[in-house]
Amino acid sequence: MPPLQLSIIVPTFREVENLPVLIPRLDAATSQAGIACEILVIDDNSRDGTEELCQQLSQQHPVKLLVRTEERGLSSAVLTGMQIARGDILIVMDADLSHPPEEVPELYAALQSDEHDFVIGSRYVKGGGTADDWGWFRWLNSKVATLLAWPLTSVSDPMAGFFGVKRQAYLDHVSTFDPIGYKIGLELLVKCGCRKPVEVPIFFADRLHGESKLSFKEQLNYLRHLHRLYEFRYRELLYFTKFAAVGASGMLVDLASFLGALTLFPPALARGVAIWVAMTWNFGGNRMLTFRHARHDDFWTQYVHYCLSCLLGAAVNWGASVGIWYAWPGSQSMPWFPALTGVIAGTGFNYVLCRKWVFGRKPTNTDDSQSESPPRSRSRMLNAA
Ligand SMILES: Nc1nc2c(ncn2[C@@H]2O[C@H](COP(=O)(O)OP(=O)(O)O)[C@@H](O)[C@H]2O)c(=O)[nH]1
Ligand SMILES: [Mg+2]
Repeated sequence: MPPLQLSIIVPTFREVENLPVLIPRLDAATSQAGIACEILVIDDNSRDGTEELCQQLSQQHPVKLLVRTEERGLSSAVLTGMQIARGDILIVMDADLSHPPEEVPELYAALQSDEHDFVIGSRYVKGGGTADDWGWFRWLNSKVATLLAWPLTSVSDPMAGFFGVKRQAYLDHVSTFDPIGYKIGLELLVKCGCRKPVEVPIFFADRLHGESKLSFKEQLNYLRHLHRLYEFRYRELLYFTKFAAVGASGMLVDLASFLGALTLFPPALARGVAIWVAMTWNFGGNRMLTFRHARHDDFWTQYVHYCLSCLLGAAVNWGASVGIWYAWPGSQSMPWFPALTGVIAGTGFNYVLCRKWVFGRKPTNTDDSQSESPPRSRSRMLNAA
């Protein structure tokens, strides 16, 4: 079968009232622009008449329906659609008419250039907009979510559910996708390594019928999803920041333990106890937080390795600061300098040992996860061509 030019993927859950408006308008817009396309409706067993309706609509329009019976979730529905799509270009949109079907050819045209792999139907570029009755809370919510994604992408509307990607870019990165929640566009944008995403202004209308399925839980999922994307993009920086934060908390634990231990033991012993408590604290923090992916490996092996790594780190710290002190006598007038250099060298050494040896397990995409299941389980395809 020859590849189609375009696959439009529409995830649905209880959208039977909107589809009779959406599908004919999509068909009209693409036909008018001379684009050969298929419309893939990926429904999560809505049982609201979507199946009968799509059967009927397929008599006149290039629509196919896939009903998933064992999975739910917007992002995995979109990935399922992408997996079965045949078009060279994949465009994703809501079923509820908040994304104007008439803009689809515009998004398609933007991906005709070699320069761009990704296109967004954007509310926030010049010429775009949202319905007037967006309350301040919804507006603020969208802006804060966008701001949190800023280190990942500089596009102005990374939260958009109306976007397109070249099928090849999707295929090249398919093994990396691991979204939680709603923001599948952001997932693709970050993981496909798309060059120069382009934004086409759109007017985002209120949904025509029915209610939004975006729940508070999905907003929390967005934060988990962001963490994962940060880990994907800035893994080492994220680990080191957590390692340093655990270390900083360990200093407080050290101090508090020392003061407590002084009431029971002589100072030399109290100092030893405090160091041991802080080291154990840091071990726990790094095992459960920084290097979470290794938390199921043997506890005692890790603990012994960690203590050894701290000892070696301390030796490097000591060696560096004392070495500078004597090798460069000028540093003795500013004792903080050799000490700080020692702390940095020791911490860096300790970090590398932790990363490679103590918690040496290789991180994977799904460490943390109950990700939406990848497209696998039972589904039925209706009116397939
Ligand atoms: N297949 C599938 N589609 C979903 C699911 N949740 C939402 N959708 C669809 O995804 C699109 C966006 O959802 P919507 O409720 O409009 O979210 P909003 O635009 O952020 O308010 C709509 O077409 C929904 O029907 C789901 O769990 N599975
Ligand atoms: Mg919507």
